[in-house]
Amino acid sequence: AADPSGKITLTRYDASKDDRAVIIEALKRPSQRSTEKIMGIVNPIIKDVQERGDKALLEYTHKFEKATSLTSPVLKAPFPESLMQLPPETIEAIDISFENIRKFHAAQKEERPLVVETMPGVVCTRFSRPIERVGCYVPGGTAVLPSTAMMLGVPAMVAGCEKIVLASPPRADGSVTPEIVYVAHKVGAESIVLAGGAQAIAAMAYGTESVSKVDKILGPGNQFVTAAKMVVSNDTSAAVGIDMPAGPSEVLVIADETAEPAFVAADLLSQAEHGVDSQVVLIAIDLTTEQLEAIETEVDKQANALPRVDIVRGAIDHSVTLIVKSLQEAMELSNVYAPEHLILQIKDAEKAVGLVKNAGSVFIGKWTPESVGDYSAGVNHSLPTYGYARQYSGVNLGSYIKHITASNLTEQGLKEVGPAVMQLAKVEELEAHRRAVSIRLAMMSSK
Ligand code: HSO
Ligand code: ZN
Repeated sequence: AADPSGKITLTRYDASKDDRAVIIEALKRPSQRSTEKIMGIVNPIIKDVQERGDKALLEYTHKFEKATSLTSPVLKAPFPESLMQLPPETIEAIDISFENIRKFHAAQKEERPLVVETMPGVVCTRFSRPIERVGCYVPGGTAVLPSTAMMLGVPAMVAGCEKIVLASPPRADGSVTPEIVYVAHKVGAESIVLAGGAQAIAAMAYGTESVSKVDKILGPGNQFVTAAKMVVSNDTSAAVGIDMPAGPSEVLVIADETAEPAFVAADLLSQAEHGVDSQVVLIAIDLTTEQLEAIETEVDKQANALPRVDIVRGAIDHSVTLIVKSLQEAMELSNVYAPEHLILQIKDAEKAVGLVKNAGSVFIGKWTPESVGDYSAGVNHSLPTYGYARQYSGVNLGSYIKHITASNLTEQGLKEVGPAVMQLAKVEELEAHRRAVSIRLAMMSSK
């Protein structure tokens, strides 16, 4: 809850004094609007775009983005130079970040297919192929996010996807941010869909007269986008995959007495400024009252100097500090929370990585602010939130490929494994299965 003094501060809990249940409750994400309500809004939009295509898509963009002058919902490549005019320092920043992201994702490529001879003459292989057509959703909202266009587009390019479609809500004048056009150009995107929300997701899932249908949709978004992704991925007529459920951004910082209070505060605030529904958590290991107060003073001071202080205040309202005694305790709670981003500002931070069970991406040590991962280090920033780091990975090269397996048997191989197949087919009473083997074995013995 908001501090009565007006100070921007995280609510404190002490694991040695407060009940475990209270601590776990404090780590709950702020509740989202009911899915039922969201579905009630999203379902008709999806249906409408599916039925009326471009016309519906444009109408929603006119309505929601106020881009009433827009006459076509798609910008096709090649994108005119005039739409990507940028200051040289921005070009350079994008180019550097782009190259780091490319390098890190290229390293995730499998060198060669997996080949295993499970029995003499029974060879199993597994190889990968890119998903042919992918849709990358770049949210609009309170910030322009060319970094997200890179995080989604670069691995698609590295994977070798044939068709990369970017979607992003246009500005009120109907234009796209030039940074996004530049990134779209660099990744070799086929088109940019000038739409946001459920309508953009529907357009890519089903295709319209001018929007290309895709096989998988990736990228973060608000609750409408997330709900729409879930709806289309459940519709067999769309036959479209999605990356993961996405929620508001979050960070968990673990700090001990070696942490620099100003750094801890800056990292907490860098996530808090994303949105009022963002959440930040500080786990303080065995700090003195002065050390803890030093961090809190920094949070308040730095927050008040931010242009987005009002958003920060909203996020901090449901953010917490947990006071613990040991690294073990800190890591245990962090694993329960399963943060999207985990920052370790502790001594021997590298060693502590061994204790991480659940997290989207880890930032190790004093000189690693989370924002380097958001933009330029090379790691991906499209990560599981809302506790989904327990079972999901962030976007990576694997998000853009699928694996295909193959079997290749010699005559000898079929002799080896055939009897097991026939016996299991018999157990399952699938006679045709059994015969597919026996007919061959019979042929061998008659030779
Ligand atoms: N931290 C955000 C990504 C982002 N930050 C984009 C800045 N721009 C979610 O991981
Ligand atoms: Zn960020």
